[in-house]
Amino acid sequence: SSFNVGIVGATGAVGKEIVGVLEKRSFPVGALRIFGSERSAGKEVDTKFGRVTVELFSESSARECDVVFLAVDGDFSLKHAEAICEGNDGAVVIDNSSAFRYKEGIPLVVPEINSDATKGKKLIANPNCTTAIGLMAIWPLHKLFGLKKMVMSTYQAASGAGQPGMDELMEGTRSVLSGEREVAENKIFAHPLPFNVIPHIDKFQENGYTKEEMKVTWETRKICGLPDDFPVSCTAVRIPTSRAHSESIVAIFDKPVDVALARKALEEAPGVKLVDDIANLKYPMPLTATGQYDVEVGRLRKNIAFDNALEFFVVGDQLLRGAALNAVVVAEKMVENGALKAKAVV
Ligand code: 2RA
Repeated sequence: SSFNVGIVGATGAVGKEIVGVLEKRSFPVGALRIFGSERSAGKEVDTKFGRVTVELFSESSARECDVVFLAVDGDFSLKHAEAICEGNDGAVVIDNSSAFRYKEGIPLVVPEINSDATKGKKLIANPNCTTAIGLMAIWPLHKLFGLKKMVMSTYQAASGAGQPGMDELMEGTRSVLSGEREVAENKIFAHPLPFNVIPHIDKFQENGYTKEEMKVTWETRKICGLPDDFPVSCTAVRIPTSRAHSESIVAIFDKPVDVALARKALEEAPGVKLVDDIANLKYPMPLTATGQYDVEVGRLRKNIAFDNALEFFVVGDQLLRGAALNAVVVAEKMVENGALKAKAVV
């Protein structure tokens, strides 16, 4: 059957990618509806599903859909997500914000890892992009050797702050290269990003970590079904690239590790492309991972500082694997497991 699909925030960076992924994966869209604020209502968006006129968002109109993707901020989700999905005639909601990720009873899903958690559910939380990208590589290794602790250092693209973040990077770089400015202007990021790195993403917490870093800790535990005190430490850094996040990961396991076995597991893992041929200078990079559905994994080696540990480098497109692709594959899995059904045509 085909599904009536709604997107809130389809004119933003993630929302645009959700339309693209629905098109590319030929998701069975009966009708596509795009909801927005007064500012975007009336705009026309050309899609493979036809020219769509942006409708002013209302809970009642969103509820008419079979599934609604939320690509807006957490405040909007907190206010409307539950009203859109409640009751049998509500819509399934797949929320890209962090509003419900840590809430008991709301599944937080990387579909290649824990799509079963969506069975019988109406509201699904998409993980933080940084978590989703790293766990694509961690999960197959966890199944093989039993993850014991993890340290992640990230190098995150400007797209994490949406189109405004990408625009600030490009415009700032241009202004310095043209000689207009000594140092680029910064409004979105805490400091100028061009020719710089900023070890600060989201708000600082009491424990000295940022919320972005703690999201990796909290979400790894929930998605992988690990204990609430499972040791995960992250340092999240913004770097001047446009839309792919890179992550250096040290993973310590319960069992002795075998690099050849690890390579084989990564080669066979869904959503992962092993790019690891140092003799030919092949390793993951934003340059090659951008626009790809699979995350690139490489620089795989036995860690020399800890027992039973592997070290590797992962790069994934933050707007795709980090958000839009993850959300659409969640919907696909929900169609497969019956959690997403097309409403009876009235
Ligand atoms: C960032 N992961 O990169 C966060 C939110 N998208 O800014």
